Amino acid sequence: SRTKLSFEHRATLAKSELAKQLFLLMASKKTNLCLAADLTQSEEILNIADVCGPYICVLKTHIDIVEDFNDSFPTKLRALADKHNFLIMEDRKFADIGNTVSLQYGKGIYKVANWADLVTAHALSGRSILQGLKAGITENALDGRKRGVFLLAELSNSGSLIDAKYSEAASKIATEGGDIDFVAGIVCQSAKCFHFPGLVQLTPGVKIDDTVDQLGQQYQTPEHVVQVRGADIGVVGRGILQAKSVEKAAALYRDRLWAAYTDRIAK
Ligand code: 5IU
Repeated sequence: SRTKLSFEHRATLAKSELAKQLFLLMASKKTNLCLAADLTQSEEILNIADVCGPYICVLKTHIDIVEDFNDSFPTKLRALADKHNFLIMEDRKFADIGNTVSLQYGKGIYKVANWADLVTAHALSGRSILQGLKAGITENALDGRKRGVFLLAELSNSGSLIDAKYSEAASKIATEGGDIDFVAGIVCQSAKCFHFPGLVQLTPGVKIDDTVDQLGQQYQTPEHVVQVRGADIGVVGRGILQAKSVEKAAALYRDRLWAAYTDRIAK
């Protein structure tokens, strides 16, 4: 199964340039930690990106919670991504018709296509979500880099309406058809969500010392998400953001997620 293969091996099987880049980045930097930088001040995000940068493969943003956004913010964030060698994922969860998502991705205040290596999208509208996002990438947005999408096949919160049939249909969009070169991975909670080893499984809901929050989030340990749930990358937000030392917490989550991965492929 895909979970037994090394990231180096899976890089050779990837159909998406971003999946390949991400597998190789994880293997060389020895980290499968994604930091969810859910902070509302741009300086706070830049600070945490600089402090935690050495420990992460992906920094995940929610750009629409930033209260003091201006165009210099993504430029500074990109500089930190280059300095520390991580990718930037905007967790926008696009979900509209193709024409609208192409505008939401490329235009507006945030111009996400200009700076995010990766974005997330719901599979609800079907394949046209991929075509719409592709259409949102203008020549000037690219500056030589490729882009990729993570499709949502499952959510981590309790009471989600996504069922097994929906998950399967979402994975199918990621593995069959003309736009699969644009799909870098799948956001889900279980190894059976998809089989193709060239896609990256990103799994949120990781925290060492809590099992739930007050608003429906459900947490698992780093070992559980990697070894039982099939996660390639574990997403950690408050487990790091609310720690006394964010740097020590990032190092701890990195160490435990990475050890869980090396154990997984060794067994
Ligand atoms: N996130 C989830 N669950 C999901 C998806 C995304 O928690 O199923 I898709 C996001 C939301 C938040 C981060 O940005 O991952 C988790 O943050 P905490 O570790 O603070 O719960």
